[in-house]
This record gives sequence, structure tokens and C-alpha cells, in this order.
Amino acid sequence: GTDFGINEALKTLGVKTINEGTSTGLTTFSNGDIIESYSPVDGQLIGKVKSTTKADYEKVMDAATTAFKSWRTMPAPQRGEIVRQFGDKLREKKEALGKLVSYEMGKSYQEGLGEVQEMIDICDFAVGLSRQLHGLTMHSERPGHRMYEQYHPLGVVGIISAFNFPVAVWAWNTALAWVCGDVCVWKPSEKVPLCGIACQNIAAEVFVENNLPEGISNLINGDYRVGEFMTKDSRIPLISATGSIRMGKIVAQEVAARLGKSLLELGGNNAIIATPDADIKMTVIGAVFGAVGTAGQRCTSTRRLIIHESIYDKVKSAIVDAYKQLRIGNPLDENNHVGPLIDKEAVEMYQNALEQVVKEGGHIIIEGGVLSGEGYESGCYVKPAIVEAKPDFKMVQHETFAPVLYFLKYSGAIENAIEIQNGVVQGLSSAIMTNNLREAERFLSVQGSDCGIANVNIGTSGAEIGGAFGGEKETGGGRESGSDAWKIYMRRQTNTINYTTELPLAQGIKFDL
Ligand code: UN1
Repeated sequence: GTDFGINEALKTLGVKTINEGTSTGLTTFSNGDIIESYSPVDGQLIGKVKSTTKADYEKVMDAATTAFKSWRTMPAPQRGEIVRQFGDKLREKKEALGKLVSYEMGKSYQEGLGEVQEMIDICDFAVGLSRQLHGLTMHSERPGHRMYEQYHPLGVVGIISAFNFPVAVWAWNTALAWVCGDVCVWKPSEKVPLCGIACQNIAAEVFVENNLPEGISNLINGDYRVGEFMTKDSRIPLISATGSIRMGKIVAQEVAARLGKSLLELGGNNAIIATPDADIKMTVIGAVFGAVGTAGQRCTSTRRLIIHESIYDKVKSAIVDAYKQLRIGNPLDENNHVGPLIDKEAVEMYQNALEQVVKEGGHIIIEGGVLSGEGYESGCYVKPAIVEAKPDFKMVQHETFAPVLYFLKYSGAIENAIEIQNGVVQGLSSAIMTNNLREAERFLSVQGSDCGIANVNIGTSGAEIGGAFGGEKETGGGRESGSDAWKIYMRRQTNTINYTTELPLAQGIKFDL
């Protein structure tokens, strides 16, 4: 059968059968165990990556700390120029990288391309930002004094990313960190190591072409034990970690124990509220893409649909109809809407969630199940399911990284829906579907959604890079990407300069000698 151009893509990206998992940009090496990457698309072994040992890691940190000393002295707009070239390379390799993302992770090719586009967008953003790393100036209370603040590069930034966005999340962090004058050490998820190899190869080309030293972009590979090298390393002032709440709590404590900074982007339990004034057609499109896009494996996936009782039956039948149109299968085939889950462990969690929620009293309205037979040999393809449930069910409170959508009914005023929406430990993305100004404004108000992202008349997933991305509560509080998210990648310094011959003290304090 057709390989959908995968072999060609691997060649374009320099991904080999066996790859060194440790790289400083100019050199690659590795002495650790082999990680095998199997595609959830067809169950085939795509390639192997040698993981990073402690000794390998020490070499990386030597390269990174040395590179930082020179990289931080390059003017920020010149660092922006390097990021611009990186963005151009991504444009050249967009199809190849999008394909690899689709094949190794399992999201649709369209979404794979979208992820690479997100990388390109953050590069563009970072290039502009490289001339806008502004601090404020203040008027001093003391005569003949000037006060201002400036942002300096921070140092080595550690990036731990998840399988579901195997390339974009790294780029959000790294493009900003680079223009801010930092160097990066990246540990991608051990479930998608070849995406890491491909990205590092693209970055390395740019560094070689510009005669830059090794150590500006570094790659390490392995499981949480390799991540721990970084979280416990006081040479790394900032750890940016994306993944589960469980992982985030461990990372946060390890980094806090050495008083480092962490930027956490953890689980979501995202809801769309559909009010009596909702546009039903838009609600259906938003909810279906939000729930089944990326097979429900985005942190922003729609997990709960909170529907007013007056439109409940209408919304229900429209969404049930839409689910019947969904085509599940090879994500590289653009006729399919839904690809596989990342691995069989994820399939088990999905099955378990459906079993549990039924035990709790949930009522299945769109049957789930694991697909088998031709085209489904990997065992990772599941049917998107819908369950009528109650807000306080354990499974409804829990983030299951799979296409399971819970229908929750509310009655009365919008406040009741907001209470349900906020009644979970996670606080990432949220949305309201309404044409009623009062409801929309209430949802966005201080008494409204408690999430980092709150949308009106669009779904929960698909945030753009121009805004700050992240969430509150157990989502971890970090913000990545646009707005002023760059500030966490820099250290702030307040400066006061006295240009007189007197030495007046602040607060009018007298201290005469
Ligand atoms: C994630 O799932 O980790 O808003 C990130 C979105 C994407 C990013 C998701 N832009 O769905």
C-alpha cells in the first residue's frame, strides 16, 4: 500500500533508523538505552533513538552553559534574525514535518500541518518581539535620579514537552527563549522521540549556516529520569513543563526545592456552555471539533458540554447526527476526521473511563469501542463516545485524554452553568455559545469562567499564538506563547542612577555624617 510519503519525509528531516538522542546542535552522541518509536497509525516501528545518560547530560550542560555566555551578548534583533531563518526552514519542511507528526503521534495530517504552522507563527512573533523586549522607566522621588528597569537573558531553559503537541510546544518555548538570549535543553516525550530528532536537525542547520557555537539548542531523550536531571539541576533557572497534573506536581516540587522557576501547562477539563441563545450550528461544529479533534488528546479538547435544558434535545440530536458522519482511520488519509490514540495504554484508559462513568450512572448516547480489522491493526483506533452524565461524577471531574464527551444539563440562569464549568480542579480553556450580550459578559466577568482561556462563540481548542496560553488552578498557572509570556524567560533588573553630586536617600530618610 501507499506509505503516504513517510519515507520521503523521514529522509527530508534527516531521521534515520537509529538516531543519537543527545545533541548540542553541532555534535550528536548518546550512550543510553534504545527508545523504539512505533506509529499508532499502523503499528510499524518507525525508528530508534538512543537515550541520554547522566554523563551525556553533563556534556550537554557544559555546552549549554558555555554557549549562553556568548549567545546572551548577541544583540536581541540579531538573535531574532536567527529565529527568522529557523521559521523559514520550517516553511520549507512544513509538509515533511507535518507528516512525521501525523505518523508518529497519530493526529490528522491537517492538524500536523497546523502544528508546524503554529511553530512558524511563534517564530514570526518572536522576530518582532526581539525588538520589543521592553522594560518601563519610572520617575524617581529623588532629584537628579533616573529609574528604569531592564530585562536580561536568564540562562539555560529546560523544556519538557508532551506527546500530543510533539513539535509546537517546544517551538513556543524555544523561539521566545532564543530571542530573550537563553539557550535551551529539550526533552521531548519518549512517545514521540523522532519528532524531537527532526526539529533538532532543522535548528542545527540554522546554527551551522550562521557559524554559531554548539549548545544553543540541545536535545536530550529518555523518560522522567532524564527529565529529573533537569528539574534537580540548579544550573537551570527555568523549567517549562507540559503534561499531566501528576507530572506537574512532581516537577513543581523538585524545581521549588532549589527555588527555581517553573512554567507549568498541565491538564484541562474544558467545557462549552450552550445557552438558550446559542447558535446551534456553531455549537455543534465547535463541540465536535473540540471533542474529537486530535482524537481528544489536546489539553484544550472539549470534555464537557453544559447545555441548557430548553435546547438540550435539539443540541443532542444535532451532535449525535454529526458523530455519525465521523470517519475514523489513517490520519494521513485526508478523508478521515479522527486518527488513533497515542498507544494501547491510552486505549485502556479510554475504555476504563467509559466503564467507570457507566458505573457511576452515566448514560451512553454514542457508543464507544476499540476498532479492529483492516486499517486498524495498531489497536489504537477508538470510536469517539458521548455520555450523559452529572457534573460531580468522578470521571467527569477527571481529564481522560481520549475522545469522550460528557453532556451535562443545566437549568435556570447562566450562573448555574458557570458554577458547573468552574467546579473542577483544572482551569485551562472554556467557552460559551450565546448571542446574548448579558450572558457573554457575565461569563467573561470576575464572576465568570475561572480559566486561563475563555472564549465566546468559538470552541475550547485552537488558541492562536498571539495570546498568552495556559491555565489556572491545577493547570499550573504558566503562560506560554504570546502577549507578555516572554517575561518569564528573562530576569528583571531595576536600576537607579544618580547624576548629581548629592546622595539623597529614599523615603526622605536623614543620615548625616
Ligand atoms: C496542547 O494541547 O498542549 O489551543 C496545546 C490549542 C492549540 C494548542 C494546544 N493551539 O488547541
